[in-house]
Amino acid sequence: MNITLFGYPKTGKTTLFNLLAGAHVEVRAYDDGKREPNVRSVSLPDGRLDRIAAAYPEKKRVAASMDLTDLVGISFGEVKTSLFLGHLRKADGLVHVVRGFADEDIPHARGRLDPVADIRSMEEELVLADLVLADGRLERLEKDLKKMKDPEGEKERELLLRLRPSLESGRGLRGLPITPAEEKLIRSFAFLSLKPLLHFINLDEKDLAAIRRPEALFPALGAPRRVMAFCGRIESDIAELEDGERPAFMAEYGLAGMSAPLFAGQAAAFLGRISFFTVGKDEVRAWTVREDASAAEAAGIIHSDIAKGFIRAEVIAAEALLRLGTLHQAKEAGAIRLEGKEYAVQDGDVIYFRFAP
Ligand SMILES: Nc1nc2c(ncn2[C@@H]2O[C@H](COP(=O)(O)OP(=O)(O)O)[C@@H](O)[C@H]2O)c(=O)[nH]1
Ligand SMILES: [Mg+2]
Repeated sequence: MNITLFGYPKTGKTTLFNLLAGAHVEVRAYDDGKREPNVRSVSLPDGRLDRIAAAYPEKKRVAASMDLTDLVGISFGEVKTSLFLGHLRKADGLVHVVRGFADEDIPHARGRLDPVADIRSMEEELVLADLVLADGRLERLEKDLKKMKDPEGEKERELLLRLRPSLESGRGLRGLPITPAEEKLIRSFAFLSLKPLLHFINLDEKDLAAIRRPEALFPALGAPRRVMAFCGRIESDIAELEDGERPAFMAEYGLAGMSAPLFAGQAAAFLGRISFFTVGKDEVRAWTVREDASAAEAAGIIHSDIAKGFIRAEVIAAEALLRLGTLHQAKEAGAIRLEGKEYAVQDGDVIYFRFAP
């Protein structure tokens, strides 16, 4: 599971990366020629895991995690040819870091501060990159289909032709009716305008009061977009402090909380994933899986052997388990259900997979 931070140069991507990953990558006002993305694993806090684990003090507690990638800035108009396009396509979710702070010492890609214009142009660039990709594929398909009949290729062409107007008009593919079978046909393209997208605005200090409702600052945002805000300057200063010193400074700025825990708490939902829990011999552990996943798919997240040898899943909702105590007590109370391979996993399920090794 990967979330990738991207955006125009000098918007605060690496600053946000440091905040979200607890990293200390150096940030600079000018380009230092570094091209390698920064990558860290970030653990995802979940209060349910802590409460389940409390009944098993002898076991280790293991949170779910995701990879966070911080890309080098992409210049205006260059997404479709960017060296980093491959990274964007690999991501499960995209976080567009948007410059919202004024600072004359730090060059602005557009030459002036305009977060809404940056959001719009980046969205257009993502859709354009998809259009270029779809047209390239269509061109090749036309050639191949002239040479040889291929029913799968015909289907793919038909689908791409149906999607194309949404790309050409700049709307993109998100929200279009696409069946699971069609999704399979185009999965390998990893269209950017199908990926979950969040605009994370790096607010100016003077706008700090609007940090939890950035829509209020930018009424022109209009359309239903997913938007969050952080304040790179202030939050990085606070992150440098000792734990004990932070609350006083946060109170002074009127900052109710830091962006990192807020974002980590929402990351799974942003990616369209749900959480389930396992209580193993040595550890109590949280996992995430696609929100429509079957029990067999969830088993495969843990180990392919468990999916292969799947017999039954013993399932109880976390809240029910917490009322009853341990899994052993829940079993004695007859509160554990047996589910088959096709069972649709629910957010918060605690699952024990029976399998034949
Ligand atoms: N004034 C101000 N400067 C910031 C803020 N966030 C980041 N910067 C500065 O902007 C420069 C670029 O930041 P960086 O995180 O490297 O941006 P990136 O190029 O998007 O990765 C650095 O000098 C940062 O210190 C902010 O909220 N306010
Ligand atoms: Mg950077």
